[in-house]
Amino acid sequence: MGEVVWQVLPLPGAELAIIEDWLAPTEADRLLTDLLSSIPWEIHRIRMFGREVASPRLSCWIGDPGASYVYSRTRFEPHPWPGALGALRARVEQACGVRFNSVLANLYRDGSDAMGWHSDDEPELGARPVIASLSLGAERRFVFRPRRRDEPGRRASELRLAHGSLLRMAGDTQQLYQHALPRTTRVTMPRINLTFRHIS
Ligand SMILES: O=C(O)CCC(=O)C(=O)O
Repeated sequence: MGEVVWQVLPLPGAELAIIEDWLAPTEADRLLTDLLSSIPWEIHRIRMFGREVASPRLSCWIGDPGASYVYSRTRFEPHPWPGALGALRARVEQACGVRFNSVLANLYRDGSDAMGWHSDDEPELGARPVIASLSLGAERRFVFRPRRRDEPGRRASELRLAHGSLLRMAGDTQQLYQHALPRTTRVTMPRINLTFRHIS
């Protein structure tokens, strides 16, 4: 495998970089098809405005034994790594230069599935987590905004995440910013996102 070249993305105080064509289109196509059927997709319950509701997407928490994750007051025990993700994890680790023991897989069935504003700041991720996010399927509009409501000129910045792209979020990104995946009427096909993490 050749040397990976990260493109650094400008977002003040954050550490964000991307490799747009990290997977070749045919490999990304194969992975999307494989994961749609090999991951045991579930509806996760999340807390919103004090109420428990079904998350508007399907998800699966996958990881090494013991890598459990508490999210929205629910503890998720890891599902075992499906075949297609074992080898991929090693490649993502090599590209990012860190070890990952878990991945949150998300399936956005069409453009009406979405994810609201949040930061990946659960204590078990550590204060300055490195999170690698692989996108599969139609381009995904991914938005960031400062967490501080009183940030002067607070506004959202957006990224377009292509099929097969790998985004690396690190440093203070989670402490300073929230991110979201808005709904869109333009997408009718399923899209998958894999966020590789290290839980301690
Ligand atoms: O689909 C995405 O890229 C968002 C994933 C995410 O932020 C999460 O699941 O915590």
